[in-house]
Amino acid sequence: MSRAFSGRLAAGLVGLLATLGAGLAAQAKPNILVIVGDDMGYADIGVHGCRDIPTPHIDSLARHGVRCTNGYVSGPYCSPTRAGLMTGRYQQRYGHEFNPGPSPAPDVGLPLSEKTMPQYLREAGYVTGMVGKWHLGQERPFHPVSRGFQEFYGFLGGARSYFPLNAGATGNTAMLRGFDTLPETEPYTTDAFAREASAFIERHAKEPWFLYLCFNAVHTPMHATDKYLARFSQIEDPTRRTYAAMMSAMDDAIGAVLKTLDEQKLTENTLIFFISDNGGPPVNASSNGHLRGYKAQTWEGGIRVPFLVQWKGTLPAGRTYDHPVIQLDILPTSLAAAGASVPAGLDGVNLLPHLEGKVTVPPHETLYWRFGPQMAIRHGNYKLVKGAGVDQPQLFDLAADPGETKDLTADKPEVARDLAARYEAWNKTLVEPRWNAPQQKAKNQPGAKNKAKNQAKQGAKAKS
Ligand SMILES: [Ca+2]
Repeated sequence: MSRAFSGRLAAGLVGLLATLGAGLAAQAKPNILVIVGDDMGYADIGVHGCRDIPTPHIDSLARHGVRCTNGYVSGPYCSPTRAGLMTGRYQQRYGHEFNPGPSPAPDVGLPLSEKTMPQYLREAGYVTGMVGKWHLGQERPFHPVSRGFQEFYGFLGGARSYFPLNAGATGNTAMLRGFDTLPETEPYTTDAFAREASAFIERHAKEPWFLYLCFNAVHTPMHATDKYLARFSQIEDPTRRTYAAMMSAMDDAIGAVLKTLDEQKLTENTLIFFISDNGGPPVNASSNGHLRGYKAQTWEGGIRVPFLVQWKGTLPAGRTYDHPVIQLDILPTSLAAAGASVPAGLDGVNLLPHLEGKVTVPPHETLYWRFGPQMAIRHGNYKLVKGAGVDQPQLFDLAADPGETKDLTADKPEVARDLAARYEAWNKTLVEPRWNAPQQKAKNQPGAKNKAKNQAKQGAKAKS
């Protein structure tokens, strides 16, 4: 072999190895898809026992991935949960304890001191996009594009009509592409979000991407098109019927996105999370099944949510995971999957070794909630909680009593004292809320007795 030839051979091999290495490096960065439902009832998916609303596509995430049976969110309603998700930190650490309200002051939004999930993932080489409801500030510095998303299609507020608005719509309800108002003509916004999410995936199929797909379904207003309503003529309660149609539309939309992943041959290289941002409220006729309480409460019905994680070929399929996890974990888990370092100072942890079964210790010894005068702490299976409607914290053993029916404070005063002390230690690390809770409409409050009665009638039984 001549020296020149062997030199060319060596150079060729080096080039080939470099190409292979680049291919492996690209493959080593899975796409990240975070899907969030809004105000869903805990019991309103098939894998949690729902019988009157088929959710085959959401269920498929559980069938092909891991269903976390003790999945939590750090906020009992919309904006605080999203702040925690975007930062991996308890939102009360930086004053984002409450919703910013329908017309927030100009300086209200996810504090600019906080680094966001898309900012981290851009540094890790990802293209970042968001579709749907933002609810983390309205002014330009708080806008999704200012906070790390290279592409944005959606609206800035907490709720809006599901039908097209006048072309002149502005503010929190206008549909935007980037910073620009978009004259959206799709008859139903949930369908539009499916279209935009699929288009984002197709546009970026050849590079690692992060897509935050945030449905406003099934938050009020109760809007559905005939196409979806026609599926539920057997449901008598008109609110539940509309809710079912809205759920079904969201499930279809998720199915369309999963189909796009398949078509692009990206399913096995995409880590997918699905959660609801909080528990169901009475107003939309959702069902939290056996869980006590509702949205905007620190009872389980406000903070325990569907929590599904699919990464085909990497995570086990069809498994359940029972240790408590929380939406704060989504950011560090995604960074770890991306091969990026997980920064110190996060409250969330990388769930991958836990979900893969490589470690058996729980990812969290303790989880905490503060929501104005309401509080909760879960330590192991014990939960000390002052939810809406009580004056003093109560103690429950969630393993034996997930419905929080039997207060153990008198039986186990030492456990109650221990949890109270742990909570106080955490509480001392928090700051005051940066803005007050906006006044809630009376109809959104617990005690809406008719709706509660309707819920009982649904007969949807949840598995824990
Ligand atoms: Ca919500």
